[in-house]
Amino acid sequence: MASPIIDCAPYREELLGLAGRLPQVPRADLYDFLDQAGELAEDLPKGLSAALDSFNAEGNTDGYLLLRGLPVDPSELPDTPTTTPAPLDRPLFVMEAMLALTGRRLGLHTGYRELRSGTVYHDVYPSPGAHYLSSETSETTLEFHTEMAYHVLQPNYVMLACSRADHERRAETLVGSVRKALPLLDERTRARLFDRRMPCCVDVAFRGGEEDPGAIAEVKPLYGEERDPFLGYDRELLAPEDPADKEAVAALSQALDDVTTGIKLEPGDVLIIDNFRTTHARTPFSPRWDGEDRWLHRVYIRTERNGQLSGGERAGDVVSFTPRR
Ligand SMILES: O=C(O)CCC(=O)C(=O)O
Ligand SMILES: [Fe+2]
Repeated sequence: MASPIIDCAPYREELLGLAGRLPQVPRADLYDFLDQAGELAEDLPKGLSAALDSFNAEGNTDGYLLLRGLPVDPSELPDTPTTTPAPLDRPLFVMEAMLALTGRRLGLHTGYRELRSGTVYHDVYPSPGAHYLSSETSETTLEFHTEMAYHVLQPNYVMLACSRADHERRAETLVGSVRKALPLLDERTRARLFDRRMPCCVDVAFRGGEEDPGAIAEVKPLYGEERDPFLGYDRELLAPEDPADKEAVAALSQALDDVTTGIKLEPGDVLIIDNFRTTHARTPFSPRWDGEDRWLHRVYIRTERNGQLSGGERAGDVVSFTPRR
């Protein structure tokens, strides 16, 4: 089986060259920035573009691709942010450039209007007193979630680029792949989960200001092709009511735990998560609040797959929330 880890160290100089040709203040005109990244993505090093294209076409068993050894430059980095969104005049960081180039090879960067003021690039950093469902948590586990599984325009990929790891290098990003978990489920459980809509709550940003609007969406845990299904699984938000559904979801949950892979993101990594075939999580770590805390950059990518695009969209578009039903 092909390794999901691509050593990008041999491509560093070439990638730095491409990054240098991008507009250096991405947020000044993000559409233009991403258009230019799309053109430059045609010229990515062959080994890298082949790996991205094949992952995009077929996926893989692990449900992720890890680009390791990209040209991060610690000397360019200011303190880890403590607020969001980033200022419009913030200069481009190398890891943001890597997300632009590799993301455009895969599809279209997408902002979600209700999330982080509709920005396309998110800084992911620990924050004191973060809500337990938030990527800003640190001392507590961020539980398994398929990103926005309850959103009609759910992203096909979640991309996480690492500029700084946590001090103790303890935080693990966990990925549970449906292609690994499915063989652990018996026929009855699979049949119960397949194409069955189950009540699902939504993340705080999509609650329209209400503290707890309840399960306003419906998500199918397994759907698509029966022998190679897509996955929608959120440990906190999926809220099956029927006892048989609860039992089947519990079996799926166990199977995902059994096949989980942990990835300790390090500076120079880009993790590409196949958001239609996996669920992901993050284990606890201890911030020091010293300006050097863990810092990831996150983007969401939509592709043609599974009707996430209907034609005419651009990289950088911001979409509004419609719950899956
Ligand atoms: O911090 C991580 O490793 C993952 C956080 C997460 O789930 C996300 O940003 O979508
Ligand atoms: Fe996530």
